[in-house]
Amino acid sequence: MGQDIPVSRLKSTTETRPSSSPNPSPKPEAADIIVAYLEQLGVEYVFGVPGGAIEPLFNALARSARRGGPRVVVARHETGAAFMADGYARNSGRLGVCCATTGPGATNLITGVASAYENHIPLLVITAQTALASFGRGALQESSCTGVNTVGMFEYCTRYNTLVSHPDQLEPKLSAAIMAAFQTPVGPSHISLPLDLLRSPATVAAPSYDLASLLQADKVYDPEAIAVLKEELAQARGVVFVIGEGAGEAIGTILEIALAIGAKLVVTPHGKGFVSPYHPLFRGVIGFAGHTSAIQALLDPNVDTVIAVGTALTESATDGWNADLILNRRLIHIDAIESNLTKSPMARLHMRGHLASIFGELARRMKIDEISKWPPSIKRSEPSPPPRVAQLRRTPNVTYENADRLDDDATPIKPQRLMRDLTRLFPPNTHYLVDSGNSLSWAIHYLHPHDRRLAGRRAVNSSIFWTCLEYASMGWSIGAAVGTALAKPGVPVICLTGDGSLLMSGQEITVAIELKLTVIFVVLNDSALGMVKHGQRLAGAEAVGFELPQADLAGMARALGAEGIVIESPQDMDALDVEAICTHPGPTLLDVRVDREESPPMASRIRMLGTVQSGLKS
Ligand SMILES: Cc1ncc(C[n+]2csc(CCOP(=O)(O)OP(=O)(O)O)c2C)c(N)n1
Repeated sequence: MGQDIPVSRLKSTTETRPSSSPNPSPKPEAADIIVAYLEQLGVEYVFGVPGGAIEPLFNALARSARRGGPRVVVARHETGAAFMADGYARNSGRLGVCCATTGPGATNLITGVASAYENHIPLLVITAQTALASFGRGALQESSCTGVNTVGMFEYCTRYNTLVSHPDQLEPKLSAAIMAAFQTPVGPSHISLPLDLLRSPATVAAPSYDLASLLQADKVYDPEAIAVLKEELAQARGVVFVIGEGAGEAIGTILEIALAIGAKLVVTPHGKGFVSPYHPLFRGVIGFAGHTSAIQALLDPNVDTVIAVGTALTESATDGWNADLILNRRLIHIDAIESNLTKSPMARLHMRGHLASIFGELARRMKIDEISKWPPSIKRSEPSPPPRVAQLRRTPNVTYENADRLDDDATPIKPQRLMRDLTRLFPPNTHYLVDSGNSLSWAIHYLHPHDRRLAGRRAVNSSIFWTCLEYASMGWSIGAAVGTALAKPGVPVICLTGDGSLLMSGQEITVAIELKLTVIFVVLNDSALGMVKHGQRLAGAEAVGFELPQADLAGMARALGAEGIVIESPQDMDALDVEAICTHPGPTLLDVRVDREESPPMASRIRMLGTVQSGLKS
């Protein structure tokens, strides 16, 4: 992900700290230097929960907030803080930062950090340790290598992970952590800082490194490989692009190329937010809860070239590693991440490099007048007209399961109808964050935001539809929506979640209340862990462990101080005052009593589980 980085203001700001501030620190501490680096990178918020050992960082953030620098946002649970940092990073293009105290604070962070690791989100994770001299002596919450060893615990979900044990290590390790977070493959870095070190006098007056310039994206690509790719396209009978999670930086140019050669577009669940569903070439989602139209586009006998861009080709992105659809010799796999390319040994061409540069250069070399020399199946008789919004379709060109449910007037409201009504009623710039659970299936399949972008340059953080697939932790969207609202002020943010997830992580709503954030929590209330219930039904397994009590979630939201509205029918949706909700300075919870018997489009997931099970038996 890219960044937007103003220059450091530490020197001037610390010098001008008002003398009237409470507990003014006479000299900058190590924690002030950490904050100065964050400020250098344009980071506005640090998400965390306080505690004794992390207090010096909170003190530094309080000083910083008073002069308009980075400030703390206190989550209710550390996992929520990591999810918030994740949502903030995805939607701002900046570093997400979360922090926790030693011991339980640090261990509570882990699920959120693991989720960001799987989704390649750049996070700086700061945890505290008890004072260095207490290591090995049984200090309260000690978690060094002689305690529960939190650095050890972060080992497998971080790109860089270290304990800072001397003040002189701080700058080298902090800058290494931040750089590692943005290096390909992007992901979380963890630094663990003892209490005494955090409050020790800073060894420098200001950051020694200008990380803003050191973090400039590496724009390397292989010009010869582009010549090969251009030739492949020229020889191709039919082309389908598969757009993945990493394609954001290049998507504008990819769409221009696709329009020029008439290639079809399918997206993975993570790529869904990069392509307008109303794009004339869009054929739907491939993989988890995807569309048969996407499968048909890939199985079309005229298609001899499938170009997968920026995708790890995971189980959920490939319909269970389906060899007929994607993983075969028609594949050209283009990625910035080496490890992604290791997932496609069957591809006939691999290309690694900076995606925006690769496709920018390809577009330059594919001059429009050359297109008339291309094979008839893909050439255009006339030079391609510039893309116009009028080319957008009224409805997406996808094949739905149970399409009739989209217009179903029944009460209780069908989840499919809810998905359609959300995009019909809420403004086109609404951002959607979709939680683990049935929301994923419903939204990937039926929710099509009114994105009016046909092509053109985009920022890497241009997606308006985000999911947590891969790690798929319940509750992710609740924290991530708070982080998104902070990254995108003035934009409506919809968090789609289930009653089980809300009961697991719903306390973060109170952060949105406190910060007056316009987040609309749409809770599919089915008195069940619905994905488990329907998964068991579809797989013919025991019906066990999915029941939840019927909870008044709108009442719960009101009790917390948010707006809470019960929705039972399509008429209730139509009666919503959407403008009031989208301008309300605070969250609204829609407690949607959905038809709990409606089966979500997750047959491919069941098939994947079944394949694995039968594979194990044989
Ligand atoms: C932290 C975590 N625990 C368990 C799971 C397994 N799981 C996936 S979906 C799901 C049920 C979610 O229920 P709910 O939030 O009510 O959403 P619904 O499926 O009913 O729409 C469970 C238990 C998970 N993904 N994450």
